[in-house]
Amino acid sequence: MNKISKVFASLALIAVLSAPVWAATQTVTLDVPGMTCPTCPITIKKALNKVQGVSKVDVSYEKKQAVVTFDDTKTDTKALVKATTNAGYPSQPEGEKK
Ligand SMILES: [Cu+2]
Repeated sequence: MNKISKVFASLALIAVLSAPVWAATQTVTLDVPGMTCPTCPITIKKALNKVQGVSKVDVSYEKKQAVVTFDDTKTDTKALVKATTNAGYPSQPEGEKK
């Protein structure tokens, strides 16, 4: 291997090794059974958007679900559940037993 290809090889290796650090966006669906009217999603969305690391929130009243996109180096599902619970809407990750 010549000098230039060695440099490229090490750059490629750095890119591979550092990828998980910045590619840490996760999406979780939370079941929020406590929604009782069409304005509930607004409250839930506000509460979730306040959580640091959250980049996108979609709350569906029809489905009684919140779909949250977040940076998993800054927050986690537990913190999201806590945020909706503190706002008056206990939630749980989709499909999980109570
Ligand atoms: Cu409501």
